[in-house]
Amino acid sequence: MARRFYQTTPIYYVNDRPHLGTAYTMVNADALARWHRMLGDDVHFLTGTDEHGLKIARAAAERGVSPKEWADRTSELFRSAWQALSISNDDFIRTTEPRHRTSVRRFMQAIHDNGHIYLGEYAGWYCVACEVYYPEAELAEGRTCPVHAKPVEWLVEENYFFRLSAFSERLLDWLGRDPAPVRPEVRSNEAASYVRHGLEDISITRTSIDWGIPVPWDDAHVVYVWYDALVNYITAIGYGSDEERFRSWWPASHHLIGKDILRFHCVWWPAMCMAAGIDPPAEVFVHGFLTVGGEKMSKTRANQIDPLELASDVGVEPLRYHLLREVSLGADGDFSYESLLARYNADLANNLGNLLARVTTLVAQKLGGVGPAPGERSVVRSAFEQGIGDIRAAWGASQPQLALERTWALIGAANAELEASEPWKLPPGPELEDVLGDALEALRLVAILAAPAMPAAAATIWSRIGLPGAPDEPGRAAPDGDLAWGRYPGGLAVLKGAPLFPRRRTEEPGASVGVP
Ligand code: ME8
Repeated sequence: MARRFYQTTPIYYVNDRPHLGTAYTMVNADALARWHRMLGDDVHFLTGTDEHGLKIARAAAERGVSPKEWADRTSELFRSAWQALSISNDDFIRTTEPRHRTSVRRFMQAIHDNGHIYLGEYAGWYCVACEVYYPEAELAEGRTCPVHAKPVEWLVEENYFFRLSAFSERLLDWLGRDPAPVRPEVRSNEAASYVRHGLEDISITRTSIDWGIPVPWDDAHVVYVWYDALVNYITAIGYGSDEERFRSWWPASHHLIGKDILRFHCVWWPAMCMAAGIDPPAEVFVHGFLTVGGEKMSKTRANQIDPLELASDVGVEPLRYHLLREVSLGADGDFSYESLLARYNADLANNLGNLLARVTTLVAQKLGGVGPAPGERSVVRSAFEQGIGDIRAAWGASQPQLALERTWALIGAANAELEASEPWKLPPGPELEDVLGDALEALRLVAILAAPAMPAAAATIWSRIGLPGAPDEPGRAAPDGDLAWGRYPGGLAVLKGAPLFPRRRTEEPGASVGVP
């Protein structure tokens, strides 16, 4: 049976609209999901929106609409933005859906029945933007939120508490498992040190608002938004409604998140799973922040970039490529329009675009448009064979940046070989056929390797060199699939089309799209 791979992203708050930071998470999760489909894995890819809680209730009230109306409107912006960016999610969950309400109530009841929830009183400093209470010691100057730099509010409530403190040992055991469930290692260490520092029980219900899911045994309370939101990962695969489906997908989950929500995913969520009697997730991969001029992109800082505006300027796939290629997943990275254009010209117009244009032009001019098979003694073959192993390993380690860097090194090697053998000077004959056959084979492999980042461009390359089907078919990158040198059959009709990535002038109008 195919291996199951359940890829998730955070579900985004509907007080905000999609921006380049959330698009960054989406494009990375999408590329990983696409790679796993190409490996032949059985993939389920989930995203969605987080719609309950005080922050959303206030955002709606400010606009004079009901929270549900507001959530309907904004959730749709996320759904359509992800479609526009070619995100291949299989499901889109909204926490206001009936399926989620059922699942959260079952999950809460299970934890309650297992004796991990009790009634108590909570008083503390609350940041509405984070939807979280902060201990006095963690507040920034002037009693402000350490993340949002906004004043926190003193709230007193009778709440139900989750006995998080009882899970320290089991959390440390989980964090210490091999293979490590939290990656990169620095984030695993951060989660462990948070646990070692001493865990306090957490307040998981609210009586001060009613925009949430009622607690099953006490409907004067609604479930705290984070406790509700995290459960989305199991709702979507049938928790509480389809036990068999749930068992078939859980815990094969790969949660991709930003470092801002590490504590919730690497401490709270695994403890919640343990308390409810289910396994904690298989993996949480924590990525860094995309910054603009060194500052995190966020609504509060008003430095957000609209990914759709950028995509309509440079193209969806060049934007996807840049987001994946510029920053190593896990590290922070700064976004600039200048580096986007520079990378477009260097990697897409010059390197990849050039290889395709040169080869298709030469086949048209010198070989009557019929692509030859690769030669017996290929110069680039060993570079490809070695490189493909590294590229597989990079995708397997959730490192799209490295995988693409290595893929583009292979494109560079194929171009260098053309420059060395100068096929434009060769007469038609076996020598020319060998050189062009090798270059066509290089393009075939590159189309497969680039497909998780740029599925449409990869499909164009594939069809221009005369291959049937698509480069990203399930199983194409499986160990016994088509990532072996020498599969370009020859005798295919090669098409010289328009430039795949026309060169951009860096001083073109629009050169400052969305960037302050
Ligand atoms: O936290 N750089 O939702 P959210 C990189 N609803 N990634 C960024 C980013 C940036 N500048 N800005 C945002 C929530 N992100 C909760 C999640 S999950 C059960 C509930 C991405 O709308 C990154 O993935 O604030 C981050 O973790 C997420 O958006 C936060 O989205």
